[in-house]
Amino acid sequence: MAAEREAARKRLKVLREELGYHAHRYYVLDQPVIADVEYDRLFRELLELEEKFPELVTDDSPSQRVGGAPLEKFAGVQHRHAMLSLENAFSEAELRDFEERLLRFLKDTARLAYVAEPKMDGLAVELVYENGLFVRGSTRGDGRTGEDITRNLKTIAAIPLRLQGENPPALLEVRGEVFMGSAGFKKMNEERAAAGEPLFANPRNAAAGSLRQLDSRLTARRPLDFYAYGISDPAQLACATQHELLARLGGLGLKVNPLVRFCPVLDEVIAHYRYLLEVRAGLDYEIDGMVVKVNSLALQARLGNKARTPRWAIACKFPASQATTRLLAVDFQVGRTGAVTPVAILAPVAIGGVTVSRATLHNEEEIKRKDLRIGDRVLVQRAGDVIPEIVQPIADLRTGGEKPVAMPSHCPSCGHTLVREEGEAALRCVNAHCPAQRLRSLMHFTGKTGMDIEGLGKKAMAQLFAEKLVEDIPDIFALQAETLAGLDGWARKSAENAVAAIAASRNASLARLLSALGIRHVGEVTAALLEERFQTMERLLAASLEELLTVEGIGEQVAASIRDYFGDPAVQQMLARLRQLGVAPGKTRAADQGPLPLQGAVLLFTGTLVSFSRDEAKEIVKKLGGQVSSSLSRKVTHLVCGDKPGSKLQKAEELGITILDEKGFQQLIS
Ligand code: JCF
Repeated sequence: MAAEREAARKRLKVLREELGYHAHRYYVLDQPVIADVEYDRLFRELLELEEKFPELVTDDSPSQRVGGAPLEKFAGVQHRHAMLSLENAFSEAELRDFEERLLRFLKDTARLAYVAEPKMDGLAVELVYENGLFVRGSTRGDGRTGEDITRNLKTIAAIPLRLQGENPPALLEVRGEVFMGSAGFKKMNEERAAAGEPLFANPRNAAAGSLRQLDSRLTARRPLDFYAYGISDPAQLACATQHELLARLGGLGLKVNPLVRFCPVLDEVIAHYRYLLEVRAGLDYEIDGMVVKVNSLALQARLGNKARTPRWAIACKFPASQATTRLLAVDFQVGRTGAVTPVAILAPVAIGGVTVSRATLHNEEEIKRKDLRIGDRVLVQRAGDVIPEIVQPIADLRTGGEKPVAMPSHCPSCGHTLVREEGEAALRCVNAHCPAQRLRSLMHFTGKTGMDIEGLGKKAMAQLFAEKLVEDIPDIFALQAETLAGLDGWARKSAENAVAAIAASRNASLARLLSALGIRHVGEVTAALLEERFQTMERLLAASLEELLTVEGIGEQVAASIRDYFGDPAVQQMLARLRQLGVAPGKTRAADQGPLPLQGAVLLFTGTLVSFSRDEAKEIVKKLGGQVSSSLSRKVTHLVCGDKPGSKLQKAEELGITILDEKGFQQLIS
């Protein structure tokens, strides 16, 4: 038994190290080197050994991440060094004021360098590591005393239970932010809605609620994540700069935000602010600004702290993305498929520099779930360039005069009776001649996910429809510049541009045309599959149901919808008219030129390209018959590395994928 126990002890040590290493590759670096099943196998082996020898379970065992029995309450924890908050700046001008204050305080005119990073909208925590072992973690609390949430923090995979490297510092107090990613938040709320549980208003509340669970087994099920941004006392790591310090934290296995930038001058801080504002909507987590720190730790020490905030750092906030206003009415909009969508009409309010007066309400269930009433004061949010939405009513401010929202029984456009199909959330107008549906279809046809015809946006299409100049899709291709130029709000130039854009779209790809037609269940992805397989409209029209079903990614429902659509005599007539008007998808390339140069190639882009935008590069690859992947897998044939290629490069090398720099890419496409 003693020998077996000794063998188990040794094996457990190896397993903890391996599992720790792989968790770091996966959760911190986002660069796994083994398959999930292999990780699971190692993990099971560890659990089995620990079950057999419970006395061999250690504090840094990954088994400790699953949580334990609920606590009565959290214990208080004194922070050895106060956890400060940050002073705010609200504009670029205030950032310049910040630098002036620094220079005045330092009585120095030397140039200051900075580190700028996204300001995470999460919860500040402190993680204490003793000789590399995670021993305690706490909330910020009032800055001096927080709550001991060690067990909850241990469930977060991005937080190492043991630091990496041979000689960890005797004591390291890491400061960072726990947050919930937007995708994880959305999924969690969907599950809660399905289970009839109350929803969290935003990822920050969800993260806070999850961290303050007394039952850590519940915390373990929440998709929490962590970024480290500093330490309590720079002496613990003996670095000279903030930037170096963050690199050291990364080297110890802590997760550091890749959008941290070293900025040698304030102008670069401002450039990074603009950059973060731009990429904000595309991030998987919410940020509410940028944090700027003086890079030199010696200067940080000289600058010191004010009562609650350090003098050497500032948070430059982004324009708010939420505001409250009044719900004035609910309108009902008929979409191109006949689905009737409620739209909130709001008292106009500025959110993040844009005036918002409408918000989507999705469907009746959503109105019921949020318990919205006309006249309510509501919290409205705008995230990036998505349509604004109502987060919740502010029920405390109700006066009793608010009215429930009544759903219509008839189509607001054509008066046809509305129906609700089995298992569908939406009310639908099933009148094929409904004017609202026709207009929406036309708007879709010329819109971004359709033919993307510049100059024929929603407003223009509504006007052309009202003037009866465009009643059906082919009418678009019969438009004359003279006619357009004679309309209200059109100048000669805009009319000519629109007609030129229409002319160019005659030869748009088959995929674009298919996606623009608005065939049920055929979006951009399916349209691309159809083009890849059939190449021409003629061949697609001739395809049988069986043939459609052989296309990878097309199932029964989609195939049936395509057959129904093309089987409709009205559709066939419309397509004939389109042909007459010169619409010939993909005609710029003769069909008999043989295979395209990038046929079969799957390219993945990483890093920034100098001569192309990502979208341009993707467009070129697709034109040449290649595919573009968004993630690294064995299907990828070429990795194209721009500047700062990031983590994908190494993995691509491991997978034996052809690696090209920008020059190589240019050669490939030339
Ligand atoms: O991301 C944050 N919310 C964040 C907060 C980032 C930082 O670098 C911080 C912070 C609060 C205080 N730094 C300090 C000193």
